[in-house]
Amino acid sequence: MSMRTIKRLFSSSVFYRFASSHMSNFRSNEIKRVSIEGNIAVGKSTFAKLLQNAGQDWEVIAEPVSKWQNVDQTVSTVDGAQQSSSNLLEMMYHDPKRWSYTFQTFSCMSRMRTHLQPLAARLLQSTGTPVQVYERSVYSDRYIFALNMFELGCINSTEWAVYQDWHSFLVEQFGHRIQLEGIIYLRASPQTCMERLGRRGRMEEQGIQLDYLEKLHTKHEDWLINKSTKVHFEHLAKVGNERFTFWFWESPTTG
Ligand code: D5M
Ligand code: MG
Repeated sequence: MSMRTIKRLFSSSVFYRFASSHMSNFRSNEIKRVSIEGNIAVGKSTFAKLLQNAGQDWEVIAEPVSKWQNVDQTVSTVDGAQQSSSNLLEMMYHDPKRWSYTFQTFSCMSRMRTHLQPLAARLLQSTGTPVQVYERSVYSDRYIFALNMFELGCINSTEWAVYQDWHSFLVEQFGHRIQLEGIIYLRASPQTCMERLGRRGRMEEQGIQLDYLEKLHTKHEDWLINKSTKVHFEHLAKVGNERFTFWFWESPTTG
């Protein structure tokens, strides 16, 4: 599928069916938040860029991957400050047992921060309905990745208990500011994602096996299609049941 075809798709009924059925009750000037969910390398960023261009009122909040690749370690010394950085994404893939819990704390905090950031001026001036589009959410952090790491034994039961405790606390505290109005699930087979991952060539991800993508795929299906994942937030369960759409995102997203 060419880029032009995808753009046509956006200006076509599929997208607007979602928009009108899920967002028609938006009150003017009230911010709405939508999350794009999907497996690694499925094409969320490509999709998000298309959304960004789709309308003046849409703002895409990218996943803070570069933060995970460059954890700032400024240390004060007698001579001033010494600066270095570490690549937590690489550390997690290299030694998941050691670094998965640390990664989950950092990814969730950095996501929370980006989700809480003030609206872009362009959206504040909007006369329509401003929509923030998140590339994944604190919910996929927990119900896809952290849960999977726990089931793989990369997060132990104490870490899992601690994680769930602070995650629930944060979501309850900030819930009204990060509450989703809708979820868009980009669905492709793990094999397709594997091919796209290879093509994208992100250095840290080169050791990822198909098996890992299959597990993440099952987690997405359980959460969003089968609805068998136990979620701990009422508003999230409601969104998952009522304001949710998915697209098959199988065809190559560029070309
Ligand atoms: O790429 C995002 C990358 O970050 C991909 O390697 C998955 C990884 N990621 C994102 N969130 C998490 C959590 N919470 N745990 C572990 N790994 C994570 P993309 O193509 O956007 O999926
Ligand atoms: Mg991405």
